Amino acid sequence: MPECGEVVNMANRINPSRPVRASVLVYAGLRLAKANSLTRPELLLILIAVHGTYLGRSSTKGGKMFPRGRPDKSRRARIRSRIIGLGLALLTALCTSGLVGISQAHADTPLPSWWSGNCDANNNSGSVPLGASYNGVEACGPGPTQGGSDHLVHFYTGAFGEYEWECVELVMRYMYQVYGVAPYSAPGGKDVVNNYSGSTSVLTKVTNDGTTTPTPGDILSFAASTNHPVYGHTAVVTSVSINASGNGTVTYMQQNASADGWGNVSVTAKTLGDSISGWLHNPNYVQPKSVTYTLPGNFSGNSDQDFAYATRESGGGTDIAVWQSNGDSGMTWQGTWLQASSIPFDTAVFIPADYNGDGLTDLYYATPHSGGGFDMALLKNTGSGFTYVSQQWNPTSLNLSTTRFLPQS
Ligand SMILES: [Ca+2]
Ligand SMILES: [Ca+2]
Repeated sequence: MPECGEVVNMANRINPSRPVRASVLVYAGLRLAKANSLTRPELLLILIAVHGTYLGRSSTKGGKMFPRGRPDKSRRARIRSRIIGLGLALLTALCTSGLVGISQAHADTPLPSWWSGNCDANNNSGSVPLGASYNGVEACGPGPTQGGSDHLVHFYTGAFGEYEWECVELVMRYMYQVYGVAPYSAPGGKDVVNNYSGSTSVLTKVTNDGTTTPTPGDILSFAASTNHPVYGHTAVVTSVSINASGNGTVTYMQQNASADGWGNVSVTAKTLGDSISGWLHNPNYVQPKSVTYTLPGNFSGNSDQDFAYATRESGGGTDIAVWQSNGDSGMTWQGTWLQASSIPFDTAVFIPADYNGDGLTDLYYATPHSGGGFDMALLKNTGSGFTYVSQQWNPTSLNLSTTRFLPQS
């Protein structure tokens, strides 16, 4: 995790004043309590503040370090190692608890490293955010058809060049930051899907032929048309609203087109309009669950069917509580039987089943692997709670997002 290492090094060079440290620590506490997430700049500030708090115990006025005790080398070394240890411990805790988004881009995707200023305004003067953003990636402008002019950038040394703020630049930046796909040659938006040659386990080419519809995060290519002459167009899908008949709307984020960076296209019989030729689909996309869902089964009491319900913990884990049926007499709440911060609510799948035939419904649950496949484990129903049994199944060729377990609510 090189990003984490850089943060530690910088924190060791800076020692802010006490009021600043206190403010930053209070701010960090509020942010953690409220949002359960920290941006990288926030993490840096917190490390600096913690670092300063430690130094403050031994440092003095006048800016000299360690004057109160004798400034012998071993003491300095001890304090320095304590600072580094504290920083590493804090980083480890934040990273492993999922509070710091390092690889997976969500709302806290960091600004591109090659930018100076928001929308690279210090390098490309007059640049501004258009308003549209998705997963923390912003649409910027003005594009060449909006009064701007092409400004060549390279995302990293040796990268294929992109022009700010053409439509292609946005989707190349999105694919690079979210999926780790290196920029590649696509002279027009119409070429983005066709010219993709990366791994199909990261993005898969789909033709707009009425077979399937895209999911949020997919990359659209529009063929050349009256609406999009010569070069066609390209955009990032941000939301999909399609009914059972395959009719609805796909909303997307774009550059060098609408003033606010948003756009949408009608869908009829699972076919997108506006000369869309196809899209690059993220096969690992998982539909976020609704806030609460129920699990049917006989969880307690007699053989009457009860239900359990799962709720999202503030940190992203899963809680499951149980209601017992009392027949005609109503229901009795049995309490929260599972509090699992390690089971991700948004992606885990629970399958109720009485695995041991004792009449009480147990719970299998599956959690996805980042590179594909999933783990399935078993929770045994004791009549008053769930206890972990063991891993049961670890398929590597099945994708949890495209696998359904029957029966399932
Ligand atoms: Ca029951
Ligand atoms: Ca059972």
